Formats: sequence, structure tokens, C-alpha cells
Amino acid sequence: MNEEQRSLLLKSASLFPPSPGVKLSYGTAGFRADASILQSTVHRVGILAALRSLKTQSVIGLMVTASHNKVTDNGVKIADPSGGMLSQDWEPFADHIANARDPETLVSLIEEFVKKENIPFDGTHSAEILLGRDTRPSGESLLEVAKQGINSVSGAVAHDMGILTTPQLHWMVRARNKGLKATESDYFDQLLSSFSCLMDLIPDGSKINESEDKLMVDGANGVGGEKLEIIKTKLNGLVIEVYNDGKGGGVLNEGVGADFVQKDRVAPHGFSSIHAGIRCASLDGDADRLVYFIVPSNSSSKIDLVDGDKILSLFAVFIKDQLSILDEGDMKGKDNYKARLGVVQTAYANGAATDYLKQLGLEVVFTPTGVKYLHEQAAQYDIGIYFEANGHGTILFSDQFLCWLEARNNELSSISKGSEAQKAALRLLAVSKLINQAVGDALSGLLLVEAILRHMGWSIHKWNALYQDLPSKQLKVKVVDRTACVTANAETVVVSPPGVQEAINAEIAKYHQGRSFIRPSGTEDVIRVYAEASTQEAADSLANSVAAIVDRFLGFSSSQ
Ligand code: NG1
Ligand code: ZN
Repeated sequence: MNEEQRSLLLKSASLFPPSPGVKLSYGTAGFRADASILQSTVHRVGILAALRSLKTQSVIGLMVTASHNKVTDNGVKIADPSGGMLSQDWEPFADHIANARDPETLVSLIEEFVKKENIPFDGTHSAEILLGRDTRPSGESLLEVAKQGINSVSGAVAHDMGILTTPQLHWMVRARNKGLKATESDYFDQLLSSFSCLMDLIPDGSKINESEDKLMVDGANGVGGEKLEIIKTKLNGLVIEVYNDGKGGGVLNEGVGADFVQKDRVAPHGFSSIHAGIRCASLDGDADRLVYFIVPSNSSSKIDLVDGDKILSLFAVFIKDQLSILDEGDMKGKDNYKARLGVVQTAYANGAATDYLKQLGLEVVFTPTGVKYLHEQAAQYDIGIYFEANGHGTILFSDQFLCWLEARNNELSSISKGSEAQKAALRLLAVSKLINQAVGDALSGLLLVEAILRHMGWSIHKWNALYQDLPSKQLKVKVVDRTACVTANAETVVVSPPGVQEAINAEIAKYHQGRSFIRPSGTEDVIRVYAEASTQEAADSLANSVAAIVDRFLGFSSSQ
């Protein structure tokens, strides 16, 4: 690092001193905290993004969002060249620089890392970072701070893409690095054209009653509602009404949004028994999560939640069907590509969902919570579908399979144009364009769900009846130090503190179909508890007993 660069970094960093006593860690979704203490973190992540771009010689993304967290929180995360999450081997460096006490320590950490990683940091290479933010009031000033971090690395250029959903920014980064068109209007065009392609390929008999078509969407008072307002006017054959679009004075994620709906099992603000039985969906604050739900006619009952597991199941059924149509259309003895289809879940997946997927004959694999783990696993297949129960997920297609599919489609269009096999090939190609392959995307996921329901001729009730969820309950427990809880086997077993797992096992044994696990949250300062059992009362009671164990071993009373 030359002197000029060093003094540029020192000067810039001195403007954003870290908040005393704050220690942050790059968790499941980057850094998150109260927005008031994030300036130094965001500044340093700006520097990190520039270094990542120099190292990979590709475009990098930096998103300012705290997703489903409360409006006064904010956060920052990096999109890697593929559009996915920051490579895990850079996370410790992210932690080190975020927590560096002063500018001098920060600069020596950077110097050391640049040497170790062999990053071209001599001012002759360029770096490019796309910046996006959600609608949080703190977003605009934090994004300016990120720009200052980026500008303190010579050769680095920041492009402010404005207010975006998280998946839009990831999509743009991926598209830019593939040399494709990458503006917001290109994103909308791709979604709309692939959606309309799927709608055009719907079998004649599958058309459902037009009056059942209306979809009510809860926009969480965030960016997703805003963007959906733009798309909905251009959708042929689908009527969408957006509630909680942020313009009516509602607060982001307060009593609204996919996280609230999924965890509390209640209808979001603005939805009542007048919507009973209608197909409803909810996005989270930055529109990377999607769940559907049905409002009950009796306002005191809980909603019927159609969660990420059921979205995954719907996608899996459709894709499996299309693959078998393609298979049947293949002439025996020809180059018949056997696509490997796999699904990826976490321990939060409902046990009934996993059983259903296995019964379909699908390969089901589990990873720890956090999309980076699910994504990495799904990328092992020709078609990998991953979803967290909370509605974050997507479908990944291997380049090899897409190449084969394109070729197969061309071949079929010359020998049997309009055949069922060719339609199946076209549908799968359309799905690969509609679904956001960079990261889970509520808007593209919603359009795919809608197209598939139409294709199947299914109502939300029929879809919901694919299998019946086992009753479950989630709780969070505040503890002294959540890092003291260490888990293994895709977070299903606690290895430390000793004795916790044995105590949990003893509780589980008391319940029919009982299952429970705990894990430290990566986005909040809590331990999460999950429990499942044959009745709701039993699931609630198991969750409460396990929460009591957490409190006993890790809670504030345990430290006194
Ligand atoms: P944490 O706070 O680590 O549980 C939550 C979700 C994750 C993931 C991240 C990122 C649950 C139980 N956990 O993580 O699945 O979506 O947020 O947003 O929903
Ligand atoms: Zn989110």
C-alpha cells in the first residue's frame, strides 16, 4: 500500500469511529444492529466491497437493509460476483475490520489481508460496486457513508442504484458479471416476459375461474410493495391488490410482513375476515421472503399459513412433472440427459413437508440456517430447489443442464414443434429466467407460484392440502452470550454447553411426534427455540419447556 492510499484510508476512517463497546459479527445476513451505531460498520464494509471487487476483478454489490427487523435497525451485506452471499472465507476479515478499534488498527488489518490474499492494491486496478438500499429512513445516509468507504480505496467506483429490493441488487450484480443487461427495467422485463411465457403454455383444461384470480399482497410497508405496484399493471391475466405498500402511513414490518405472518400465524394489518378464503401473500421488508396465507372467517382463529416449505413443494411437483414429460418425449436410445433434481431444507422445515417431499421420491438434504448454506448445497444439482420455512428460497439450474435444455428445445422445435415435450422444455427454460438464481426473491417467486397454480388449475386451498403441517411453535430467549450455544449436525444437536442436549432430549421424549432444537440467531441477540408435536398444545408446551432449559443453562439467572 502506498503512502497516498494509506493516508486516504486513515483520513476517511477517522470520520467514522466505531461506537464504544459494540462488537458486531457478519451473521447469516451480514451486519445488523440499531441504525444509530452502524456508520463505522457500513463505512468499513464499503472498503471491504472495494477490496472484494479488486480481488475478484468483478462487480460487487453492497446492500443496506435489515430485512424483517424493526424499522430503527439497519444492516449491510455484500453480494459476491455470482450474485450470491459474500464468500464465507472473507467473513472473519469482515468481523475483524468492523471491530477494529481505531483507524491505524484498521489499516494494518487491511494491509495484512491484502498481502495474504494477494489483492492487487496498487492503484492501477479498478473496482466497481453497485449500491442499493431498502426504504428505511436511515438508509440514505448510511448509503452515503458506504460510498465514502468505497471512495477511500483508489480506483474503486460506486454506483448508487437507489431504492431496491435485496434480490434486485443481487440480480443486477449477477447479470453485470455475466455481461447481460442489468438495469431495473431489464429485471422487470425478464420477470414479465418469462411469466407471460409460462401463462401462454398453460394447458387448455387448467384455466380456473377468473373471479378466483385476485391475489392480495401484504407489502410489509417496505420496498417490495412499491415494486409490485410497478409490475402489477403489466401482468396479463393476474389481478393483484397491494396492501401495506408503505404509502398509507404504516410502519415497516410492524404488524405486517412475511416474518410476522409466519412466526405469529396471524393476518397482517389491513387483512380481516372480509378476505376470508381469498389467496393472500406476504413479503418481508426487503422482499426476499414470501409466504402465502388464508384468512379465517372467524377473526379469533389463526390463519392457514402456506409457508416456504409449501412453496418448495409446489415448485418441486411442477418441475418433476415437466422433467417426466420431457423424459417421455425423448426417443429411446437418444442422448437422454438424466437431470439431477434435489431439494434443500433446514431444521425449521416442517416434518410433514420433508415426509411429503421424500414420498415424491426426491432427494432431500439439510443444511444449517442461512441462505449461504442452502444455496451452496442446491448448486450441487442440475436443478436444486431450496427454501427456508420462512419463505426465503429459490431454484438453481446448472449451466450444463440449461445448455442441454436449450439444445433439446431447438431439436424438438424442428422435429415436433408444439409437442408436449417441447412445451415442457420451454416451461423449464421460462422458470430458469423467471426465478432469481442469485438469491431468494419474493417478487419472482410470487409470479412463479401464480403461474404454477394456474397451470395446475389449483386454488390456494388445494395447494395447502398437499400435506398437513405438524403443529409447531417458535420462541426466542434472551441470553447472556448467545455464542456460548454451539450446535452440530445442521443445528439439530447442541454440543455446548454440556448437558443441554440431554435435557432437551428428555423433554422431547414426553411428546408424540415431538421434535425440538435450539440455535443462536445470526441476526438478533437471542437463542431461537423450535418445537413440533402432534397437537398445538403439545408443540407449545414442548417449546416452553425447552425455552426454560435455555434459560436455565444460558439465561441471566444462570450467570448469577
Ligand atoms: P436467524 O436470526 O439467524 O434465525 C433469520 C432466519 C433465517 C434467515 C436469516 C436472514 C428464521 C428462524 N431464521 O436468521 O432463516 O432468513 O434471518 O434473514 O427464520
Ligand atoms: Zn429479507
